[in-house]
Parts: sequence; C-alpha cells; structure tokens
Amino acid sequence: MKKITLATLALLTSTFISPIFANEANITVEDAWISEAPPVSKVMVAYMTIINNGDKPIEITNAGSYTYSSIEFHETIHEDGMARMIRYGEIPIPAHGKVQFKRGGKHFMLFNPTKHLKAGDIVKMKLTTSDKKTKVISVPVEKAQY
Ligand SMILES: [Cu+2]
Repeated sequence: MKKITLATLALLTSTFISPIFANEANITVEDAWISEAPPVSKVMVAYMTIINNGDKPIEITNAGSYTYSSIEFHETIHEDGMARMIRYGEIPIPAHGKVQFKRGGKHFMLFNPTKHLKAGDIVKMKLTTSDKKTKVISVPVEKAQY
C-alpha cells in the first residue's frame, strides 16, 4: 500500500514539475550585473557570460524584464577613433560555447527603468532562446566601474 502511494506521488510530482524544466533554456548565466546609473538616466547596461550547455548552436533571441520598457543586444565598435554601438536581433552561441557581454564590447542595453535602481537592487530578466525556451535570471545592480 505504501509503495503504491509513493509511486502515485512520484507520478504526480513529475507530471507537475517536468513541464517547467522542459521549457527552461539549456544555458548557464555567470557574472551577471547591471551598472548603476544616475537617477536621470533613461538607459542602463548589463553584462554577463552566457554558456550554451547543449550539443547544438542556439541563439539568444530576446531579453525582457518588468523593470524596463525594452532590452536590446548591442556591441560597442571602435572605428576611425570613434566608438559607436550596433544592435543585434539575436546573439548566437556555439554548441558548448559561450558569449561574453563585457565593458567595451557586447552588452545588454536596458531602456526606461521603472524606478531609480541602486547598487544592491536585484532585477529579474528573462532570456529567450531560439528553441523557444526561456530562463529567468536575477541580476544585481552594482556600482559603475570606470
Ligand atoms: Cu548600447
């Protein structure tokens, strides 16, 4: 009798839990942080390393957060002594590879924060991958580095 109960419980548990994990993107996010900005600033920048744990290449196709009106993928390019930013629609990551968003290179551009975010605040961001999966990450706001 006890065995049946446990088996039933296991079945119910897997039924309820597996769809959540099945939809989670097979990526690992490391060293994520958002650079603190002055209160008047309408844009902020986030950095992180994203690792593709899978056997196939994937793309990061979208990033969203309730804390910002929109998030774009940018890269700072230096040309003829001038720095400018280009925007990407998606960010490819090779199988078992990684992509680094870091100062002076690729970054997440975060538009119109809903409030003044200070060092120590935590922002939830949702990343969507080309296989239609998502991963929610918690990104701390930290003092700007120069
Ligand atoms: Cu930018």
